[in-house]
Amino acid sequence: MNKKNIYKQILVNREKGRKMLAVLIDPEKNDLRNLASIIAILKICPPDFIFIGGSHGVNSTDSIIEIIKEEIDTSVVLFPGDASQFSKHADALLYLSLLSGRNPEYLIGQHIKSSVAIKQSGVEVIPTSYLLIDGGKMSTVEYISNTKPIPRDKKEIVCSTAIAGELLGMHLTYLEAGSGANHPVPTEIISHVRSMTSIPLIVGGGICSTAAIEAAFNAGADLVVVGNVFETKPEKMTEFIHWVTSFNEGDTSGQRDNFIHPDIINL
Ligand code: 1GP
Repeated sequence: MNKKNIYKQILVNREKGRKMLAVLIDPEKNDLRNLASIIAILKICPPDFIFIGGSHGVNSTDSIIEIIKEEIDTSVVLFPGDASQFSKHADALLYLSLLSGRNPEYLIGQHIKSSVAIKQSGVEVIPTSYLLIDGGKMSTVEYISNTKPIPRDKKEIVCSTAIAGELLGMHLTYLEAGSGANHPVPTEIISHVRSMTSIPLIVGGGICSTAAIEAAFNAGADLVVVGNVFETKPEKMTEFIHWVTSFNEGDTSGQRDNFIHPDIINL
């Protein structure tokens, strides 16, 4: 397998202050016809990553990943709802631990079910703290995992949980409001977690506009995940991907952490 070293890409982009966008494809919600039109768009306008997965993992991810990889070069990262969604065809796997919950099945159970296959596959594994935050309605993650989200006004709990994940050796923190959430993760939570942890930060759930992406980036998200809105408005993919490119091109001192403009250094 030709390793792409996805985690290194994330770290390098972060170091450069370059923000990232992942398009989430849920195999459950996308039949082959949908997939063909998504691929046609992503061929012209590739995002940083394609995430594949969903909380209600009934369909196999194998065939969908194989089709995508035949058509486009963009790295495919598994974002699995459970062990059955693992695929050796992916470039990397977010090995998610649902640290906001207290269901052992999603803290370690599903990991044990899939560990041998993952190890044998050689797929890059990225241990990820997965924190569900109340997005204003019951999410599929909440229902399927039988865990409670962290209330939106409890940024200290979110932060303590994210720190615990980092101390346990996780490589990423993923703040999730749930797919199709009424409200994305509050920016106060994102900025608080960002200030108290040092691993890269992913934010997703209910992000439907470039203004919401910008708010998440400015609060400290390194990578934003968008899925649901593309299911009804696929044309938004091009808009969002172009917008992120422009955001990065126009990114100077205001949007980079610890960035000092060369003109200032030369003074
Ligand atoms: C859900 O974070 C992702 O797991 C993306 O959420 O589908 O609401 O964009 P949306």
